[in-house]
Amino acid sequence: MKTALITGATSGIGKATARVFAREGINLILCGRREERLASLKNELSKRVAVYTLCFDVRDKEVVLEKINSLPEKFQKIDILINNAGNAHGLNPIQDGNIEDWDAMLDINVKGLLYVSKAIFTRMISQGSGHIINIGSTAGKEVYPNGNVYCASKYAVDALNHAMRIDLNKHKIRVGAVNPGLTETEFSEVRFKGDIEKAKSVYEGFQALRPEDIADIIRFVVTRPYHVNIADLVVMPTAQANSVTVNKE
Ligand code: NDP
Ligand code: 8X3
Repeated sequence: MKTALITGATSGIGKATARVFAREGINLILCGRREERLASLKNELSKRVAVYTLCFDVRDKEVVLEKINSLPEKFQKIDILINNAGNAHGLNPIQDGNIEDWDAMLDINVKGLLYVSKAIFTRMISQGSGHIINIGSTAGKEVYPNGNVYCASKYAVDALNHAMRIDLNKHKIRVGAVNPGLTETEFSEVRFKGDIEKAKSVYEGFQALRPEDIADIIRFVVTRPYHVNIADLVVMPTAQANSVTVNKE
């Protein structure tokens, strides 16, 4: 049986992926900051697979390394890493950007992804196998107005996806990215700091992706034979053509 570590498993794409993986019989290490959500998901999915939870903020590098390095024996072999934790904070012209928002996006989406990956590279290298999926974004392929630092953070994820694939290649580790377009999760609630109406309006007038749509694609990616590596996938709602063109009713 395989084991996957999923960051950002308490909501949206990460949570949907945990559910799909449980149906595939993949044991789970679920990560996030909201402990009660981790406990509830563990309770739900433990009926199917073995589940372990790690409650940490990906920005806290000592805690990230310490917790991943001291996993119980049963969860020490990690076959799949889903680097998913992340969010946008704010949507303003760069000249009006909030420095704390910039720090949060770069610290979580880029540095947090690196800290978690660092804790897992050594394991996968000594195993001589592993699969890392980085959740990028259409925002990491094309900058859109006011997206500035969020887009920069996702461009960095794109660069790191390429870099990991090159550097880990000789260790037979698969590395690839799944880059979603507009997906209705808690993403916009976080971006707009709890303004639910504003968040909802992002997905009005068209059928956005559901987190389950992305989870299903991640399931497809991880279930290919080991000689097949899906390196970089962009997935948008049919109503979306690129980062700025969305056909709304
Ligand atoms: P959600 O807000 O629904 O989920 C974000 C997840 O990230 C939560 O589980 C949250 O857990 C976790 N997270 C956020 N900050 C931290 C932190 N500091 N430490 C640990 N975990 C953290 O959003 P999505 O599911 O949409 O986002 C998942 C990924 O998908 C992100 O990387 C996002 O950039 C990307 N994405 C989203 C798109 C969209 O349109 N929704 C499109 C393209 C990419 P907790 O708060 O419990 O810590
Ligand atoms: C999330 C998609 O277009 O809101 O990465 O930036 S978008």
